[in-house]
Amino acid sequence: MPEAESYYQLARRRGVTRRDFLKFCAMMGAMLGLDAAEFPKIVHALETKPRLPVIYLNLQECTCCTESLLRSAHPLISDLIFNMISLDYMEPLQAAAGKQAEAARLKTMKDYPGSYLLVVEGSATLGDGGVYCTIGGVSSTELLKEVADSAAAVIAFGSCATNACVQGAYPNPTQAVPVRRIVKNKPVIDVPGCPPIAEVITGTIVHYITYGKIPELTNLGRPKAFYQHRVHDNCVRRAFFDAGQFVESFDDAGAKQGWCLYKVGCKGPTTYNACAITEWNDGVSYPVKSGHPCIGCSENNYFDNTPLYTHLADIPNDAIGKDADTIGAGLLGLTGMAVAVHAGMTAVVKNREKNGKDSHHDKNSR
Ligand code: SF4
Ligand code: SF3
Ligand code: F3S
Repeated sequence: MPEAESYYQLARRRGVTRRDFLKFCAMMGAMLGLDAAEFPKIVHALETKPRLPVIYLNLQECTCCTESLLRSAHPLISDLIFNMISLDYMEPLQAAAGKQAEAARLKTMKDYPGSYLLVVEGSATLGDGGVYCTIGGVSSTELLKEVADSAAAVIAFGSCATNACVQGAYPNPTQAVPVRRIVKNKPVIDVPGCPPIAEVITGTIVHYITYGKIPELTNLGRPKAFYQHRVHDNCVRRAFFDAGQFVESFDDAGAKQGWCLYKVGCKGPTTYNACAITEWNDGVSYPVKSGHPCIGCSENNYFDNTPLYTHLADIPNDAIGKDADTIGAGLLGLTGMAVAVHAGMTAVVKNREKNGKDSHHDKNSR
């Protein structure tokens, strides 16, 4: 691909119509929560700006994040990542191998110092000098430091990179740690999820291309446009939660009616992610809509903190209703407990309405 070719020129060369290109720009603007007046800026940036050099490192991970991008139903989503930006180095997909591959990485670092994006999938490892994940004969943690040093910014893509995910779960034998524990001298954008939605990283990169800076982040370092709401806030089953109608087991009548999955372990009330808004596979569905409780895959330490299919304890707290900026990571568990109380109360109200009576206990519960 010629280096001066713009994203639009490349898209046209690949058979994308102008109409589809404009639809893509509009979709990105809407997902980023931008005002309609910003739409021409996205179009102009993608029409005129040359490729953005990107180095994509795969550290300790299962490659589900790469798969999420590759399987994106929207042709321009994965195309933007894999073809329209210059993916100068990415182990699972690059044709080069061995010394040739490392030479491509070094060339990008030399040709674009301070201006390439580094996307990292996977966790860094500290155990035994980082021997549990090596690339080209060196510890991947050392490689991460080296490549991050000359990057403009770092996108930690997926829960492995943002919270060490499965490898970081107890007893964490490799001492897996998130990217931001290692990279201290560059902006780090956390895009959590196991895996994240493809549109989220694409939107983050489109924002960077358009404005030349990283998007606004939450206090946990995540793009606000995608991580400011809880799955619960926009959930398709929310009306059943509010009505106190809960699935008690996966084969009961409530499950067949599409009732709320909270009592079978749904972590949607404590999980900040765009699943209920953006949905997956070009807006087809997301776990809760398909009948599975949210397991909180975008939250820190979700593997240790949130046992699957287990209802959280009902302990009161007033954190309910706070948004992604006002609630810290440590409060997330407490929010879940508060929601448990809310869920319990709506069930009580429903039960009371059903029985047509008011009890002393119910009044105290309010
Ligand atoms: Fe949806 Fe889960 Fe919230 Fe129920 S608890 S409304 S299933 S996110
Ligand atoms: Fe990791 Fe949870 Fe993406 Fe699957 S295992 S790579 S996040
Ligand atoms: Fe993960 Fe929950 Fe979305 S499990 S994919 S954050 S609905």
